[in-house]
Order: sequence, then structure tokens, then C-alpha cells
Amino acid sequence: TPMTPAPCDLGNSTEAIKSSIVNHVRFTLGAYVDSASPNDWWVATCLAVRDRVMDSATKSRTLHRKSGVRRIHYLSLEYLMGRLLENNLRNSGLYDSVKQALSEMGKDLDALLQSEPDMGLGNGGLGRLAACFMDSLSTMNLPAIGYGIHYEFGLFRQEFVNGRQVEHPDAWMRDGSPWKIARPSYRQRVQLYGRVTQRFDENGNPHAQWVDTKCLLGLPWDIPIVGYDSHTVNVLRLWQAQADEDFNFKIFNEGSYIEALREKAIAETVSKVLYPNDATESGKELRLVQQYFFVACSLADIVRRFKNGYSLPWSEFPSKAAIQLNDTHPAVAIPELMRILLDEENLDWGSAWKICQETFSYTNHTLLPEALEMWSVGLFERVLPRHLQIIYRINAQFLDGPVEARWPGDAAKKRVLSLIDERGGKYVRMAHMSVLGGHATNGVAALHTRLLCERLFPEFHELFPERFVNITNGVTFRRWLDVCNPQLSSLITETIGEGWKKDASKLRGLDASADDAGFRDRYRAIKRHHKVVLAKIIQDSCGVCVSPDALFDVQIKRLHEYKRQHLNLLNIVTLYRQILNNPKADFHPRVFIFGAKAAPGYFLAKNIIHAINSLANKVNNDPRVGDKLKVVFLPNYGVSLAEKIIPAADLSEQISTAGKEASGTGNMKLALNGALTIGTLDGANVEIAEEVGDDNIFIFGLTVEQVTDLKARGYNPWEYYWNNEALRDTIDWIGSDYFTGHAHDFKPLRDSFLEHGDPYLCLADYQMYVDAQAKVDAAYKQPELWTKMAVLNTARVGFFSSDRTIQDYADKVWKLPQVAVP
Ligand code: 26M
Repeated sequence: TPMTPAPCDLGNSTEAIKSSIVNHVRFTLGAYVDSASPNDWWVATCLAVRDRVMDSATKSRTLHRKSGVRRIHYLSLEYLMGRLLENNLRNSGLYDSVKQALSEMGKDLDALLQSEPDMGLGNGGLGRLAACFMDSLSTMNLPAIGYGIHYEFGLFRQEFVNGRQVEHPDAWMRDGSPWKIARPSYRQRVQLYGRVTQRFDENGNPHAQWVDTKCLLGLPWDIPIVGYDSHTVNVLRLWQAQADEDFNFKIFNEGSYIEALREKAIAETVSKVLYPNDATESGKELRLVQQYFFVACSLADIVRRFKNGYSLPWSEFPSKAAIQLNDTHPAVAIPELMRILLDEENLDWGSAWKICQETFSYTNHTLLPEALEMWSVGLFERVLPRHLQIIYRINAQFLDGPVEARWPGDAAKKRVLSLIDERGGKYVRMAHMSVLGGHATNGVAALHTRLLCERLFPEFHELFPERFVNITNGVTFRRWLDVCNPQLSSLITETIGEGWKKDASKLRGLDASADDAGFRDRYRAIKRHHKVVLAKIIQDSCGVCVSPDALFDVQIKRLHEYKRQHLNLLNIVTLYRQILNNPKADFHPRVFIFGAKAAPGYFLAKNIIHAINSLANKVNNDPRVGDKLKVVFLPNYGVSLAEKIIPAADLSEQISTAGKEASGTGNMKLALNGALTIGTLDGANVEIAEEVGDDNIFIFGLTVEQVTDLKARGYNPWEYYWNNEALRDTIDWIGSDYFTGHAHDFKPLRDSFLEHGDPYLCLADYQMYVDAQAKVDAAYKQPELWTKMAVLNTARVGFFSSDRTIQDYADKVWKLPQVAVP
């Protein structure tokens, strides 16, 4: 019998870690310790950590398989992971020993941590939420696999040239990544295009057969996800597209060597790049191919595990696998599972459909009509002919069954409920299909879920009220407090013990400290420390000198009209005028800090960036303004920059038009770190206000109902323009040549306010916003009051931990038990 040695424990002592790191420098990287580069040390450190984590990953996987519990499979086109080393060190408890080991070898851990490139495989909120969920799933001991695409290029790197956004490719992967492991034995083959014929099974029953297809291979890369103080290590499995060798060989043999390589290059474009939109549907074929590619690979992987792991009838599939659709982007999973069950496993329609509905659930992340995914039937039919047939049959059964029963003969109801939109061309409605093909649909904040039921899906809600649930978003307090603000994390632990790290509701224990002057001093000192660090970053990247004693007013999020960075701009221009008109006014110095990427094809968003940068250039260099006002737009906003800005923020701008922001999650991170919110009653702001109390937040603006009424009455921005002199002067100034020397530069922005109807009601909310900002100024002048409010924010936002969110999903949607890994 073969002799395999017992698995060895690598050990977590400083000495053991030192030798692991040195071994990786020598044997993995082939370098000498004396001459290894900083990157070599970083890679070797990651690998030393990975070695220790991989064993837990294998243990978790084995335990999950043996215990036979249901697993959650999270399907998402985006994962905005950011950097991994520091998070993995803090979560695994290896931080201190690794820091010590490196320092004994003359290396600085902090410098290594900062050299890691961001893993930016997402656009914004939706992608970052998926990353927070992966962290919480491992922490909460829930058996989970995240599935996504191994993009070669993540979200573009942003630069400003003369104040305008310029995009560059993000080559995060150029040198590989020590965190990912290829799993060639789990490679999958997927079909695309082709046509549908019939075949007969052994009983003579007809089945559809998908033939003459093109094939792609999917190579999985696994990234371990370490939970905090838990032994569960789940994996994130990302698929890379490759050419099908068999397919190529045929062409090789026909002598078209160069042609064959061209095919290979085309195949590989499928996982090449993340689409940089975060709210507008583009309808591009490659995007549909990306969606199907990763969905087909993931489902084949899930089905393989079910068939190999158990010998159970198909009806038991949902008891082993739950699948969550992160928005409609992976919704083609519904017809794909139907196709597998019908065409490959020979199930009848009714059984297959029941399995589908028990398996899937869907999270909606937006109500914006332009973001709702619709694929033209022609395109869909060309790429996925069999899936279109299945969708038509799902639709027919739905309209002739439950819809006809509920509203007999009502053609209008059928038009709005149909999976096919026929109001001008034929389109597949992916959101409709997602509601229909699963057992639960959730919104991401209380208000959002209400609007989902009342406005987006009123008829579906009438038919299936029990299917709709609210699960308010959350963020991981490990990254958004422990990692980015270790000083505050320590102060909290010193004050109330460390129970809050596993149960964030315990943060309420800090409530009493808000009245403790000594505690407030320490809290304020920590905030000031982070402001000094951020001031240095601002100096280095914007060349602007800002005072850490100024109020740091922060708006960081994707650039979109509904988020209203241009409302913020209107206020800043108004303040600028006030300062020039009244230099002696008692106004506390303020630094307006922006971070935002605009979708490359979003013209007005880019115009807003240019306007803010041009305003910054004027304000920052105007001697009449001095230190009273500074405006900075930090380039290339992303997870790592957020980790620097958030702990340093005094004020958090959450000023979307009521009813437009599904939840927001930056609002939670900022409140947790003691920034006060100035915000509208939108998304999770509503619940943040309920938690922190009305005295500890600055709420302004029209409510959802008021927005609806105003629009119904006929909103006319000109009325606000003519009735408000300050507003008129502000807009006229933006439309002048003052900021760049060219009056036409910001004509698109000016026209959006006046000529194009101001679709997001900036002018209607303007005065209320300016007034709320004046209250902020007054409060900031009372440091003890301000700090008290900030402390109460930290103390009262425990509800917004993604651990709570994930527990809600586990209880209400997935019905998953926790499985402790010993
Ligand atoms: C669409 C077409 C082509 C390419 C990309 C897209 C696309 C990508 C991302 C569309 C939407 C995308 O994300 C939407 C999103 O990020 N929504 C945000 O989700 C957060 C988490 O739930 C919420 O907090 C935000 O309010 C919501 O805007």
C-alpha cells in the first residue's frame, strides 16, 4: 500500500511563518532573500497565509459534502473584492504573527499591504455587496460558493486630463495573483449559437436537441474566503473562457493554422473585460454571452456535485442546492436549469419547473427603468435558441394558467405580465422571468421593497404576495471598521469588549460613551488622525493642501444623475458666491471630497466630472476664498481608496432623488465610522435615520410621495429658477465662461437643469439642501455636540452588518443551517 505521510500542521508561530515566507521566496519564486524585490516579499507572504488557509478550505469542503447540508450558490457577474491580504490576516488571526515575522526580517507589513493591487471585478454597490456577503457567509459558518467571471481586466483605471475623465485598462492580473488557484480538473464545456432539432429517448419520447453549436471551455479559478474567527473557508470560483481545443484541431488539420488561433482569441474575449456600466443596459451580444458562459459553467458544476455526491432523485436537488441570482444578470440560469433537466436528464416539464422554483431566488437592486435588463428576441434566439423556446413555454404556461385564472380574458394584464415585452420590437424581460422562476424576490431596503411591490411588480405582487421579502443590505464590519479603522475598532473593544465583532447589535453598548467627555476626546483624536492621513493623499494625488481642521464633506459613489453629484455642485457654487459676497461670514472651513467613476459612454456624467474639477481649480486657487473652501476630486475611486476616505469623513452625502437609490451601502460604512449623514429619505437612509435617531442625522428634501405628486402635477424647473435668486445666479454662473473660459463647456449640465426638465429634481430640492447644509455648519461649530452625534452613529448602526443581512437570507430565503467547522 502506498505510504502517504500524515498531513503536517504548518504552525502559526512567528518562527514557522518566517520559514514559510523564506521558503516561498526561495522555492516558489526562485529568489535570494537578500535580493528579493518588494513584490517577491508580498507574494511570498500571501502564499504563506494561503498555505494555512487552504487546509481549512479543504476541510470545510469535505465537511459540507459529508454532512449533506444545503449549500448556497451565489451567482454574480461582479465581485468588488479590493485587497485580500490584510482582510485574510485579520480574519484568520494571523495578523500579529505575520507582522512580527516580517519585522524580524526587516520588512514592513504595512508597506507590503499597500502594494497589493485591488481586485476590482465590479462596478459599484452590487459588486461590493457580493464581496461583503462572501465574507459574512464564511464568518457565519454557512456552506457557500460564489460563482463569477475571471475578468482579465476589471473596472477601468480613471485619470483626469484637464479635468476630464480618461479610462485606462486595469491589468490587475498582469503578474498573476497569489490568491487564486486553477482547478483544471473541474473545467467545463458550454455550447452557444447553433439550432434545435429533436431526438427520441429510450422510451420513444421526443426531446429537444441543441446542435451545430460553438463551444467554449470554462477554466475555474478558486479564491479562498476566510471568515472572521471561524474555521469555515468557502471559495469564490471564477470562470475563465478558453477555446475548445477539439474545435481548433479540426481547423488545424484543415491547414488553417492562423485561422485557428483567431478562433482562440475570439473565444478568450468572453472573459476579457468587465462591462463598465452600473445602471444602463447596453444590449450587447458579448454581454449576453458572458452571462450565459458563467451561468452554464456554474450550473454544470452544481449539477456535477449533486450527481457525484448523492444518489438522490432529482426532486431532492433543491434540498442540496439553493441558488441566489444577484440581480437579473445571471437570470439565464432559470432556462438553463430547465434545459438540463428536460433535455439532458429527461424530466417532465412539471417536475423540472417545480425544481427550478424551489432552487432559485432573486435580488433586485434597482428600480430605474433604463437598468432593467431586456434582451431582444432576435439576439436571444441566435445565441441561445433552445433557451428562447423554453422561455416561450414558461410564458405560455404562466399566461394561460395562473394569469388567466386570476384575470380571465384580460389582455391588458397579460401584456404587463408577459415575459415578452411587445410594445415596440420583442424583448425578453429578465426581471419578470426572475420573479417567476424562483420562490423569493427581495428588495435591498425597506422602502425599495415597498416600491418593488407597489410600482415595479404590482401584478406579480398581487398574484404571489408571499414571494416578496425585504432584506435590508449590510456591510462587513471587518473590512469597514477593523481593517480600515483599527484605532476605532480597538477603542470600541476596550470600551465594551469584543462581543460586537460577532454580534454587531452589541455596539449599542457604546451609547453611554457618547456622554463621556474623555471617550469623545479619544474618538475625535482618531478621526483627526485619519484626516491627517487623507490630507496627505489629497496633497499627493490632487496637489491641493487641505487642513485637517476643516469639515471633510464626502460624496463617494458611482457618478450618476440620480445620485445627484450635480446637486452637491450647486451648493458648492452657492457657497463660493456667498464667500465672495460676504467674506466675513462665519463659515467653518470645509473640504468637499469627491470620488466617482462615470460609465465611459455616459456623456452628462462626464460633463459633471469636468464641471466639478473645473470648479475645484477655481475655488482652490482663489485667494479671496483662502482656506474656507476646498474642492477635490480624487482620481480612480475604488475599494482601497474608500478605505482611506471613509475613516476620515465628517459628513456623508446621500442625496439621491427619493425613490431612486435602492439602498446604498456607502451610507452605512460612513455612519459606522462616525460621519454624519446629510441625506434624503431614500433607500436605506430611511432605516439609518430610524436607527440613529432624527437628532443625529440631517434629513432634507422631497419624499417619494412628494416626488410622485410633483411629477404628476407637471414639474417645471424654471419656476424654481425664477423664484430663487441664489439658485438663478448659481446656474447662470455655471453656464458662463467663468470656470474654463468657454461658456459652452458646461452647457450640457446647465441644459439638463433647465432645457431637459431636470429629471432628478435638483432644483426642487435645492433650497432644502442649502438649508440643511447651513445646519451642518452650525452643528460642526460645536465640536462636543458633533462628536456626540458621531459616536451615536457608530453605536447605533449595528443593524447594517452584513452578518445580520446574511442571517436574514439564511432564515427567510435559503433555509440554511449553520455548519461549524471544528
Ligand atoms: C448592466 C448592463 C451592462 C453592464 C452592466 C450592467 C450593470 C452592472 C451593475 C447594471 C447594474 C449594476 O449594478 C447596479 C447596482 O450596483 N445597484 C446598487 O446595488 C446596491 C447593492 O444592493 C445598492 O445599495 C444601490 O442602491 C444600487 O444602486
